Amino acid sequence: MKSRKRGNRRSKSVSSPSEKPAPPVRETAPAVPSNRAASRPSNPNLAAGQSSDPARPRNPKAADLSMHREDSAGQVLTTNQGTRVNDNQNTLKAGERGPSLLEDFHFREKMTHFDHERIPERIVHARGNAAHGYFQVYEGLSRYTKAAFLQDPSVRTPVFVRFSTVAGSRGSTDLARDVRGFAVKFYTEEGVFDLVGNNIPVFFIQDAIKFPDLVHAVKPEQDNEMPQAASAHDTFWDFISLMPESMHMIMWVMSDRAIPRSFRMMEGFGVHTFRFIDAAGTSRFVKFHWKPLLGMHSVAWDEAQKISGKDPDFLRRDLWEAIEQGHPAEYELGVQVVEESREHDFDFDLLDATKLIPEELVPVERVGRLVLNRNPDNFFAETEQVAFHPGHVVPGIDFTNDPLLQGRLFSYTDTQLKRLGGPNFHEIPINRSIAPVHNNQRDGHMRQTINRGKANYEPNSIGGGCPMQAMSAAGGFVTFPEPTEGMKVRARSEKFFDHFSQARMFFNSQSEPEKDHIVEALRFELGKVERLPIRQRMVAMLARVDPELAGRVAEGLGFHEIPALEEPVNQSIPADGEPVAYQPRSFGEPDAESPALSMANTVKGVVTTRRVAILAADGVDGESLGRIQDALLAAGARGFVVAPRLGTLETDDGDAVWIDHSLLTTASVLFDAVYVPGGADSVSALMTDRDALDFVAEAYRHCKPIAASSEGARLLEASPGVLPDSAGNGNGNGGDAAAEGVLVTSDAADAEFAWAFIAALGRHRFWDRSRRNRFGGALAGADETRGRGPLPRAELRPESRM
Ligand code: HDE
Repeated sequence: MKSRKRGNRRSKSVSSPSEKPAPPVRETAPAVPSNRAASRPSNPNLAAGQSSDPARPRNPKAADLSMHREDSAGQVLTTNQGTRVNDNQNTLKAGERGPSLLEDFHFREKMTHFDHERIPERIVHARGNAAHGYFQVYEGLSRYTKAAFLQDPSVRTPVFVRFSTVAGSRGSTDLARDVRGFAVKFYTEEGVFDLVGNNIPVFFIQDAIKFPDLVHAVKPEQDNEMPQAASAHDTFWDFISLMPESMHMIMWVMSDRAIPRSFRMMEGFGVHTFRFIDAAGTSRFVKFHWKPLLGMHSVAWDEAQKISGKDPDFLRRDLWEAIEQGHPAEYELGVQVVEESREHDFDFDLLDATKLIPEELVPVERVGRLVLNRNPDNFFAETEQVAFHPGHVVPGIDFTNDPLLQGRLFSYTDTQLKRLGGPNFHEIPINRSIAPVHNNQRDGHMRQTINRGKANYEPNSIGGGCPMQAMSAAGGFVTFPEPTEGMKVRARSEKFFDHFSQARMFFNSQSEPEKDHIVEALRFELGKVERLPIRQRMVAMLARVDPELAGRVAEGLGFHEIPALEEPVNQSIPADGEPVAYQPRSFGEPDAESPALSMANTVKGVVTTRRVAILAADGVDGESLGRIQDALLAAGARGFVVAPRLGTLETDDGDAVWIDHSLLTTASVLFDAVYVPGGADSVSALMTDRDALDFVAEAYRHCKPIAASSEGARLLEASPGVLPDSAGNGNGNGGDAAAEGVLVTSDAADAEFAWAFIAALGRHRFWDRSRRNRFGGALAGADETRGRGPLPRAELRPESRM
């Protein structure tokens, strides 16, 4: 048997739609502007900086971390004190059958360390994974900010980025329906800047004081710790149904945004309005965005649940493997900048984190690129110990009074003190600034720094006044002197109470399949709620967003009418508060839409790193299998041979082909598309295998591109609904399967066919199919059966019409 050679699977990384010519890359930090030079010491870490990978330009943070790397290759086993260990197999005993001896310092040290190997997991965002990389600005942003890392296009600022889910524990599944954390640590030459964001641009609550309530409600219930990593339970929806301010965020988390196909295929947002400060001290409002170059793509909810069983590490693995294969994750940094003079020009408050600025109102300027190209060396030391904080800012970036942001500024240090065990967590290598750190803070648990000199106070004369404060011109951080005056109150501005306008705008902006998915998600989540009054309150609340949405959800829950909304709608009211003053009101346009909010309008056509299952058995048509693999490879995607067993397959021309996965060890949900090559024996074998038939049926159900050449089509025909029958049933395009991503050719040598399949792969999913999925191919007009029309509403009490 001959062996088929498989090509090099690396391919070029995707280029940005708004790609700028690459500037020459500076290998060290840029020279400090001349007016600052005198008062800024040079950074010893930078001078020493060497990349661990000689092929890469010098990365000052990689060099900084290298001081702490340990590699046991070729080394002798020692205790933590460096004593060489002779016997790592037996404890020290008084005789072969005698008791163990306390004297065994090696055993005690080893076991004590093991006993203490865990630290408290994050109270939120416990489940996460991370990557190293760099950020590079396209052109200087001095028109907006003096932040040094946003000035020079030749500088690559090292970054460490951690992605996470919010509600689940550290060991929970990646594909829970949840908001994803998108936290970026920039190691700038002016200190650490953390952009601690999410993949959804708004949040559940407006004021930090409600965060513990929100998190208690969404986490597993306190008596039985169920369900894990899921919002589909009574306490969450009880809380939400009394808090209309959450409704905008609820639309997002019930949408496909909450089940991304990849961290590399989701947006990121700073959420709050921040400030940019320029060299003249002028402040402008800014919202931060991350735009993925691969576009925004999600999986189906049924698929997400199955992936959670088949591979709970799906998203973690996806990022890790892409980077290992030389495909960095790439995003563009976008900014929406608003002049201070326009602060009150909007029908929402810029300080309200439950609102976004529609991109159509203030365009997102793409100002730089984030590239994640190196996996961590050690999960605990880096990914677990990294400590983000929205209060880690550099000159040129400042806060607003967003009450959610203000509360976060307290919480993050506090949480690190508990989680990392003391005030010196900034010294942990992954958290350490590459800018020099000098101050009079001393001592504390696990202190690493050996501070020299006598003066640990300021002012001092003994130490020559050092370390001394830096003038603003020398990079000293000066808070923007925002004028502030007012009474001490516990209150919110009036526009905060518009709880439904942007929720409606989000729903209105979705494509029909996206709307279907939101309906399904709400039916699922509320269907898991056991208490009827909570379901009813939620449906009534949804009717304030959109009656059709509420009607469809109601039908799924078996309601014959939309329940009346209990008063007061908003139950987040202080004890002495007048309820009417806290009720939702509307300032936004009722029919507003923002096309940028729909994932249907995202970048398409990029197939880099997409995974295609090639179903095959002995006797497969070797030519067509080889052709599709080569074409996928050339496009940057990967074909995996999936067969009834592992080992090698014998093709019809006697070649041996390596099998990547057996039908037992993988699943349809772990691939983006399926290809069935011809070969009579191969297809006959697959047709007798229930797993192979399910594989195709499931790919169809999840709206994935499916292709077959020659006899391969028989496997598709055997899966109900995938191909139209003689009466044209089976898809909604009058029997045109190709329009819905199911491609078949009878000509095994059809050179164009592979490219048509790759084009379908570039569309990601054929979501229109999902409308028929639940009812099988025969029910083409299934929409009617799913409650599209609004249900009648129970009579509203007059006071609820505000
Ligand atoms: Fe967080 N959040 N958060 N958060 N958050 C934490 O800090 C908190 C909020 C976000 O990968 C904790 O180190 C409060 C919004 C991310 O390590 C904690 C409030 C946004 C991460 C905390 C919020 C975020 C966290 C837990 C409301 C998007 C993970 C562990 C006032 C802009 C970072 C930790 C990582 C983590 C508090 C709301 C993003 C407890 C009090 C809004 C991405 O400090």
